[in-house]
Amino acid sequence: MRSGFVGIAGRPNAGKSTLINGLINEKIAIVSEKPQTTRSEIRGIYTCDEGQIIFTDTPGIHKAKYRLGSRMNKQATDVIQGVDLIYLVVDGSVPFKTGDEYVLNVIKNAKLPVFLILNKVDKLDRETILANLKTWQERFTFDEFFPISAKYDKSFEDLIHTTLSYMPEGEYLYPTDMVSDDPENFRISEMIREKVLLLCEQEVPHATAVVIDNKEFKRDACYIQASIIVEKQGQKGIIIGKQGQMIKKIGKAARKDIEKLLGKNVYLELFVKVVEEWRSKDARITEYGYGGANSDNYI
Ligand SMILES: Nc1nc2c(ncn2[C@@H]2O[C@H](COP(=O)(O)OP(=O)(O)OP(=O)(O)O)[C@@H](O)[C@H]2O)c(=O)[nH]1
Ligand SMILES: [Mg+2]
Repeated sequence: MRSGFVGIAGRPNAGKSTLINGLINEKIAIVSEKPQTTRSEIRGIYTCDEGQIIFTDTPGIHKAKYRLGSRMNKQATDVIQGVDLIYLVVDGSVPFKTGDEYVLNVIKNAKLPVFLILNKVDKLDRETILANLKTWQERFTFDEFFPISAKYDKSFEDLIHTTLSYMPEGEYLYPTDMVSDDPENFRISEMIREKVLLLCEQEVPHATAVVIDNKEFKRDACYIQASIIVEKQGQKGIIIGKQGQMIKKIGKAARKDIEKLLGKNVYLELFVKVVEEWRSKDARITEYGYGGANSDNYI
């Protein structure tokens, strides 16, 4: 039997979180069309008769503007150091840029086996896929490469099978029915944040954090109170919307996902709070669960 750890890394928006959800076949990580969606490491556990693979989704490595971004980058690079295998996920539909060069260097430094995952091939013709693979292979000797569509592929059998062969010999590391070891409250807060990313534009989703204030199970239902935190009064107004329309929409969409996660009826009450410049404050970033718990030496 084999068991080990895979770090899923790459630029923002490459499709890392979509891939972890596809691999585990459950919504482990939130996904959005906006960059810098994932803010912390997210674990997905894959179990089969042959062994177990613990996948860790990471924040997209980017040029940081705030402390939050530096901590996200730091966390991604930390995860990469401590795994058995790295997946470098790249968006095949956008040309190679300097940002890619930077990520590639981070990965080279880890000195571990690396798979190139060329994603979004549903958007590409055969020639472009081959040309893209060539561009990447000229820059680094990848141990394996997989052109995939994280969003539309129904099975990742080949990828999983090959990945297992790179894992060390070992027993199951987690209970076999466990799909994630992320705390339930954090997963719920992420589902709410995903709806803000989906429904709000520009700076608002990037300035948003979500915390669960209270969660109580009563008979067959779960009662949740959560706060959406923004940085400015104007952003609070946008989240609430005209006559509370926006916050209602966010709550309705999030509730459906949370009900799926908990397998229960959910009553979700949302509040909006302003915490000025929280993205620049280590204590707040840690409190909200983003960017790892350490605060030293962020790049
Ligand atoms: N067409 C297409 N779109 C995809 C595919 N995979 C992901 N996407 C879309 O790409 C966008 C980004 O996906 P995410 O999974 O959130 O990307 P990420 O790499 O986790 O991004 P960060 O968390 O910001 O680093 C979303 O709109 C996805 O639906 C794919 O295979 N094909
Ligand atoms: Mg992500």
